[in-house]
Amino acid sequence: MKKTLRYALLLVGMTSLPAMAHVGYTGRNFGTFDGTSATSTLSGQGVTGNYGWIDGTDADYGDAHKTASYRFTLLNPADVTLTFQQATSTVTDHSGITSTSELGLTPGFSLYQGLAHLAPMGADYDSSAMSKAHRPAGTEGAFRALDDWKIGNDADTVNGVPASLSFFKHIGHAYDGTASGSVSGFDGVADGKVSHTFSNLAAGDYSVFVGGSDYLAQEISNPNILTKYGVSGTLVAGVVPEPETYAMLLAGLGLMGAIVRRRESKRNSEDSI
Ligand SMILES: [Ca+2]
Ligand SMILES: [Ca+2]
Repeated sequence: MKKTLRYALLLVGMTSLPAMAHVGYTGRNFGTFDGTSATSTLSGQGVTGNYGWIDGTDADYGDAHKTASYRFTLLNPADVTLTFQQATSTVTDHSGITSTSELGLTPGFSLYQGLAHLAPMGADYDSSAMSKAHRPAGTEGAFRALDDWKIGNDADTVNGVPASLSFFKHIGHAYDGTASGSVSGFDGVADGKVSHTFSNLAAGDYSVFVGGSDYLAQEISNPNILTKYGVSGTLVAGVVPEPETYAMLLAGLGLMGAIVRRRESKRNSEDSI
């Protein structure tokens, strides 16, 4: 290989390196749902290391680029079930190198209202000046798994667009396996899969951040700290029952209650004879 070509490739790799840390949804958009029942599955995704989600549960936040960010849009209120599970898949890293990701992810995820900046706006990333200015000093990144959080982009000097923040409002979360410290939301069954249903979500744009839930996997002595773990995600959008359905259900329960009461009062009056 010619030296110049090698340097060119090296430069391509270097200049695209920060992209790894940028929040984006390429290949991870579940789609837009109109309030009727629908299912969407996205595979071929991966995360680096098995701790990206759980690392965002502690006091020094987490690094967003150790998670995979997904999105979806609801046009009407809907019940939404999200499921993420370990998988093998072909993943492409920041240098364009493809490899097969491995099994072994114990997935955790959080659901938020809000979206990161989308092209043509500059992408958000943990180490932007805007991001750093809006979180405590000494934090590992902007990502928070159990709370609201914000992350910002750079100014677009060519088009004169100033840097700004994206806001994520925490809706809920869940993770695979047993309790990690005092972190709520574990499913109790370590099977590489976690699922949670969110009832009656309002219309709007949502983001989901997915990563590993093994807190100790971030130890520098872990030989798999840079292992790419595959993840497959499924969204099932369900119909929220209409108020009339609830009314009928309640009326039905009321009727049953009346029958039970009548039987009991009859029995009581018989007993008293
Ligand atoms: Ca952390
Ligand atoms: Ca599980």
